[in-house]
Amino acid sequence: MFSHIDAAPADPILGLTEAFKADKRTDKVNLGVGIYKDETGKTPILESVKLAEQKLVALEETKSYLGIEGVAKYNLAVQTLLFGKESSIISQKRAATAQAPGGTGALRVAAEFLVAQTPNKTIWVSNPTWANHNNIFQTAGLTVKQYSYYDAASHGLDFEAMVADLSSAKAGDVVLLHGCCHNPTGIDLNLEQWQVIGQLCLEKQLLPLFDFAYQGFGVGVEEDAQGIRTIANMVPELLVANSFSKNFGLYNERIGGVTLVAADQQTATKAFSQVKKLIRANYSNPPAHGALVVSTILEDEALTKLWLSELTAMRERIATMRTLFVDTLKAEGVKTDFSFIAEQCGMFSFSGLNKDQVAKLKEEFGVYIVGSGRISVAGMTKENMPVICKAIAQVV
Ligand code: PLP
Ligand code: TYF
Repeated sequence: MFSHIDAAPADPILGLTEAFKADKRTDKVNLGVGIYKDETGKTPILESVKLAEQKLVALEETKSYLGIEGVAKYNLAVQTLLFGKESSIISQKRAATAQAPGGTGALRVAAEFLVAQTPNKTIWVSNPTWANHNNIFQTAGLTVKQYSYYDAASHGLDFEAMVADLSSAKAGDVVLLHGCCHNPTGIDLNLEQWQVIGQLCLEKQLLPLFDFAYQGFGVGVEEDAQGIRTIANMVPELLVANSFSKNFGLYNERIGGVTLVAADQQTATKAFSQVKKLIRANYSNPPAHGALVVSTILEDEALTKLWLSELTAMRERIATMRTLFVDTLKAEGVKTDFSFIAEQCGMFSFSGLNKDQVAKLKEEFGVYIVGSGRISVAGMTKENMPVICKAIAQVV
């Protein structure tokens, strides 16, 4: 039965971590995968998470199954983070959220919902986008089309081309938008551009699906929701797949959510029953721990304050590394202008380094970055910075 099966290609990002682990060099640096590291190179458990876990151990009374949609107070907390405390979407009960196993699980649930319930079964993703988007959407049975996004010449957004491409989408097509901290480019839309995309979705009847994996890593928790909130206030329907892997450091707890917004409560409830049906067929109900940690933090004022300060510290450390990276490259005599890196947002820097340069970095210097030239700034420290910049100086 199995002998005819071909080996699957390694995941472009996770495969890199495997190669990194096998590398025997001691001065190797992994800037591939998007995982936050502190200045000592560790991915710590947040103190707010530790405190919430202690509280849970003391107070948790049962390990009985959750409902299909998970922890109710968690789902409400998700909506509050997405749309804001005062949002009429929440008070009018136009949104329904299901806790999901990470942002990936949320995207997969959303994709299956779109396959089952929308006529076109077509989704538009940015060029480039997170490699797993294609994987998730195609596996679920959606047709994936690309819209222009990145302009290599200016290291910026080609907004005109983005709008032109999305103008050719058919009514009922889905548009995947990165809520903030676009992966891999680090380039986000500004407020006016979000408004243009919202208007386009409204006029052309396109359904926005937001991938929101980095809330708080751009400017701040509220500020980073600007795109989602702007568009949610313009269109009758949308979907959001959010992740708390990065902003709560809960990577291996697999905690995120899929949120459906409809024109009114009745429509939301009916549509959401289909989301629940397919969750039942996938994993029946989600694991509790991550959701209880997040909701324990968000329902406690002091823990929320602590979490926000820890998130700010992560964001600010990355920003410091971004500037240090640009400065160190200059100090190493690199003539290429890398100042655009300081303008990018979130965990990643889209360096413009080509495939050959990326391969050389890995083979000759043990510096691992993704083939697209994406560098995880979140993996940089004062200590590894010289190694990284010396290596880049050698390959450019
Ligand atoms: N979407 C994007 C753009 C991401 O970069 C990630 C994680 O790196 C995710 C979604 C989902 O992450 P997870 O499934 O670990 O929550
Ligand atoms: O670095 C990235 O873009 C992600 C990180 O289950 C990641 O691919 C790793 C594991 C995972 C989800 C995301």
